[in-house]
Amino acid sequence: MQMTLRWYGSGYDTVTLSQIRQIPGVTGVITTLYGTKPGEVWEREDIAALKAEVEAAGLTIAGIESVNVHDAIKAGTPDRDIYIDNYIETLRRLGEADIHLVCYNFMPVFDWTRTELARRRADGSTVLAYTQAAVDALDPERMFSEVNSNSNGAVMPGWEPERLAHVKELFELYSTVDDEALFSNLKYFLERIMPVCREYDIKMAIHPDDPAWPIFGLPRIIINKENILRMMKMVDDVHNGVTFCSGSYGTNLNNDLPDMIRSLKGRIHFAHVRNLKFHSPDNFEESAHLSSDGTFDMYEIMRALYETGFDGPIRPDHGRMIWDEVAMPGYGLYDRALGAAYLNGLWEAIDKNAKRG
Ligand code: CS2
Ligand code: MN
Repeated sequence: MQMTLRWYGSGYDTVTLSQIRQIPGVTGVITTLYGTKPGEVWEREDIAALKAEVEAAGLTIAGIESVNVHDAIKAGTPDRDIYIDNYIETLRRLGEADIHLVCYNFMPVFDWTRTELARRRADGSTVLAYTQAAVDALDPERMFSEVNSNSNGAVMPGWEPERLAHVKELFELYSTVDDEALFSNLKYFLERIMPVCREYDIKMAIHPDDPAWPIFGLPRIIINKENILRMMKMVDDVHNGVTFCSGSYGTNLNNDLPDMIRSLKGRIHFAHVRNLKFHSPDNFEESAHLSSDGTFDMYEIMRALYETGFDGPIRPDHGRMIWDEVAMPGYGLYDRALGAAYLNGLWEAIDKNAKRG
């Protein structure tokens, strides 16, 4: 296991590489070329510069989150092959740069969805939160503007303002895409990219849909054990793997997280570990990572990863905003650093106990 932090790159992130370097036990970053758009081929020089910058700070690139998938691929439009070819070329260039992990998602139109970016908790911290009632009352265009006006000046991944202009077109694009079509478009994409993944040993790690159910009438398939196992079998190659995000699968309380981890043994290449606090099944907030602050048993989640031999990067996921920090919601330094230290502590204890027998 390698403990990492997500870093958006100089000019995008309020957190610096030298700050990350000082978090005990964090040796790598999960990063991306944040300025690129889905469908573009990444420039070799940009990849090399990113790598050099991270390494000069004494860290490694543990993986890319994300190389985003163009909507033409997800919707399965006739021009999808152009974008798949570009995706393959980007993967090749990442492989040539010795990068072997790529996180992506297959959610139509929206990435993760929260209805509040700064819900205040009793201790004065603010957190991302979700209520189904708020989603039901909102139209998707308003959702875009609200996310952007509450993001502390940051561009939120997946909520780039330029996408707002195309919301209606995007919805149209998916009007005939149901769960089965989305599964088959995903299979088509994976089958086409597997050869380059095998050639360069690139582990693809799909991020779950968040929340883990359909919203705004759009299909969502990476939501539970049954569907993710179906996806693993449908392209049965170790390079077709999973980002296990506890906070995303965990949005559905029917998902038994440690059991899902065990059933995905060998196919989890990356883990996002965070906690949620539920007030009711459709009203939750992103608590501190500590088990006692939320609803999940973080020890059991880490133990399941440990016992299945997980050896990829872990990152704390969204943190609370604390100590007056101003940063991209969910992506401040302080609470994610606390999260990393806590997760490292759990891992050390589990490891020592296991070795003691
Ligand atoms: C991330 C996702 O911030 C987050 O919630 O976990 O945005 C994730 O990076 C993407 O879905 C992966 O493509
Ligand atoms: Mn996540």
